[in-house]
Amino acid sequence: MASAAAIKGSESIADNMPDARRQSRYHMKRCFAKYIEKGRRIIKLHHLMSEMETVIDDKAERTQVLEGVLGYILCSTQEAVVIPPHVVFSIRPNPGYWEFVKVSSEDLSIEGITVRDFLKYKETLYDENWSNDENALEVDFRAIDFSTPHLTLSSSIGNGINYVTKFTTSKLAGKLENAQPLVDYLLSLNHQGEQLILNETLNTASKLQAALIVTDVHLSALPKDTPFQNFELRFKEWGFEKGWGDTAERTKETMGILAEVLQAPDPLIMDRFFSRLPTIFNVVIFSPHGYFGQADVLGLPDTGGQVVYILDQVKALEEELLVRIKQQGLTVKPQILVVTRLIPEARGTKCNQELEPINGTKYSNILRDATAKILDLMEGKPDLIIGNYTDGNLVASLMANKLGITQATIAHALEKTKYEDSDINWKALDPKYHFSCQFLADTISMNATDFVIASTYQEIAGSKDRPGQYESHTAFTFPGLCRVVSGINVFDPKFNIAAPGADQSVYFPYAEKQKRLTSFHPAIEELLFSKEDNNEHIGFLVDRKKPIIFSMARLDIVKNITGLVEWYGKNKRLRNLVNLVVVGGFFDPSKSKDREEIAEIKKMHTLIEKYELRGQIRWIAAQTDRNRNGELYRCIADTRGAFVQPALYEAFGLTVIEAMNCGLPTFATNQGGPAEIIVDGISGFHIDPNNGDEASNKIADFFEKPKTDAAYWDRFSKAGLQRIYECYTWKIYANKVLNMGSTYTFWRQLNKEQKQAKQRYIQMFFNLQYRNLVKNVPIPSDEPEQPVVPK
Ligand code: UDP
Ligand code: LCN
Repeated sequence: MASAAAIKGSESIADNMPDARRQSRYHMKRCFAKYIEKGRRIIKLHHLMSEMETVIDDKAERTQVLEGVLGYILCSTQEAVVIPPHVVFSIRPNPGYWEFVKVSSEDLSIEGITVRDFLKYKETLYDENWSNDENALEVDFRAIDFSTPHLTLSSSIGNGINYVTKFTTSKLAGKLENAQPLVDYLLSLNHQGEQLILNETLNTASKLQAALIVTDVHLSALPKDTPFQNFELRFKEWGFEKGWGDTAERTKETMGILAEVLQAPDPLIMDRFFSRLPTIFNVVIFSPHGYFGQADVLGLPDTGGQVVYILDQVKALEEELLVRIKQQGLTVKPQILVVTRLIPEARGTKCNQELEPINGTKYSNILRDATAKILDLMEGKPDLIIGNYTDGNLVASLMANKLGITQATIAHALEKTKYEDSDINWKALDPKYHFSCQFLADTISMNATDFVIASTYQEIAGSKDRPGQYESHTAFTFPGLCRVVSGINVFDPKFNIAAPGADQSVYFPYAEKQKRLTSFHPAIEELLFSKEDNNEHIGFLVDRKKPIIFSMARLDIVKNITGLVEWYGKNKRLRNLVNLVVVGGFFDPSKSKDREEIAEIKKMHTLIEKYELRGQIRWIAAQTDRNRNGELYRCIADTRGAFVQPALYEAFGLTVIEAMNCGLPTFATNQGGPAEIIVDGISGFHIDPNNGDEASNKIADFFEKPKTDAAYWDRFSKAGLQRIYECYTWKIYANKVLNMGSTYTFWRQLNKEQKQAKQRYIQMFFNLQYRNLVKNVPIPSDEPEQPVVPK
């Protein structure tokens, strides 16, 4: 966490407060009197603003105040704690930067305070005794972060690997002996005991440098395509093992890159070198969340995009590993194991099968069991362990620590930001949600992991106004249990953005006619246009010449499918221009056991009646066949329609990139990941889910444009595809993640002592605190029936 000190000296808010007093003393006084009027409480930003508006009712005066420092302070405030006569502010001037100030409502005196004091003020509202207890448990991960270099610019957050490469480069630069840690690292590379890259003959940087000059001369004299095996024995004698390349040309190139690193390392050349090293062959991915299966699972409790993500990720990683291993001149078979829960009552899915091969891969499997089995199946330790979501990340951390292996975590939807005051109010929420266990598990694994794979910047550090999901673990408190004064630092270079893609063999452009899955067309025709209601669809489309606006999601409140139906119902212009098709949930609320889903199903029926939508809307039940879904997106594109993703908040939004991959122009929420995926007005459009009229008019404008500009629709279809190909493919993802695996494995060796210190701290916290806490969580007999938290 950036303390006040971190931004003082530049333009700290605490420094500016005296100016605020001079600027608008009269208004400040009245505002503060209003804030303390209701006594002790927490006030969120919107209430601070609205209470200020009631105090200063003259618009011109208000504008003047808002343009001054007071306005700036209020705009940067996340929340305030009122303990009369003081108001204590938590201020976030920039992503990742926090500052805390205490203002007296009496004399407007101002004092910068620590995060610890801020949390204590908050706690007094809930548990004053505990808050004042000098021996209350405090968790401070920063205290053992003594050597990790941190970033300082908010704009650099999420680019961790680039900075780690820079930091590494500067450690290795200067005298040749400084490169010894790299030599030691290269000497440690092996595959299941078989030495790779170097042997002990070349155990110093100077020996290695000299040998590289010899090999260069030797390789230059060979035909480029000479297989490595032809010179393998001679190279072994010189100290080089296999793994450099499959041919003389590739070997010469890789060795040349290392020679340049030894001569004068720079980040670009280091990065190239690490991307070529044979470091990763076996990967374990922990994903116990929901129903992890390859068929018939989407839409089951807690089972959505994260299952699609992991399965596609496995395919992409295996594909990339196969290419790399071949180029390295090795014949090793990579193995990826997804470890998940075995669910005996599997509802007709294969979730009760212990080992299941992953479709579309050669060597990857789903394993529904644990450690001994992994070591057995892989015939040794994995090279990288990846966790997914709270439970997967915690298990991955424990196993990575036990086996001494590089770890990555993924958590595309951390729960902490989803509920207001979910930490401070934990006692009330815990019986239902067990947040104390969940947030502490998340914090443990964030600290334990070597690197974090995020899909977007906002996932880590939010936006100007909204803290990121990881950032919300910077400091928080569970009164009566523990106070986390430093949970995670988003400026840690472990944070990386690697956005997923969509499987391009399933989601390809509608215009690729020869690839189209025409066998699905009769079924899709029935799905969209038949007149009768049945179990799969209700509602019908009278005018099938109109383009279709389409949406597909789980029927959760946050997905806001009912919001879209309401916007459409209210907007006559839009209704005249297009039909609406939505896929999600099912129609009979009595069949659902999920409170949210039941409410949404009922709301859908009510809206269809209220706005008399029959004839213009088709509501299709949840779909599980992704190949048919791919063709469905393309059939919507055939109508020259659009995809609309109206979520109140979306962590990433796989449907957005599925639609864009199919060439379907896309409108998506500006709350969360889609705001980064789409460049508004260029590769699609942002819509504000909290402003339905504006959103529906924006969609209507889009469909009016082709009347005057025939190429308009095509432009957005193509620009969406271009955006995908540039930034959102699994190929880009797999490359980035494997490079991270390699780079962070070296980084953890370079920072061994720091890593060990943190592990000891985590281990103590885990054993003394966490394990006891978990004992309070009951094991429900059939938990999946009720999603613990809506995603
Ligand atoms: N999906 C599906 N059938 C449905 C609803 C969704 O196959 O009825 C798929 C959708 O195509 C996407 C995933 O489920 O691949 C949803 O992922 P997204 O990231 O959009 O949302 P999540 O459900 O993970 O919150
Ligand atoms: C979870 C979510 O909530 C979605 O926004 C993501 O797209 C999905 O996981 C895959 O990462």
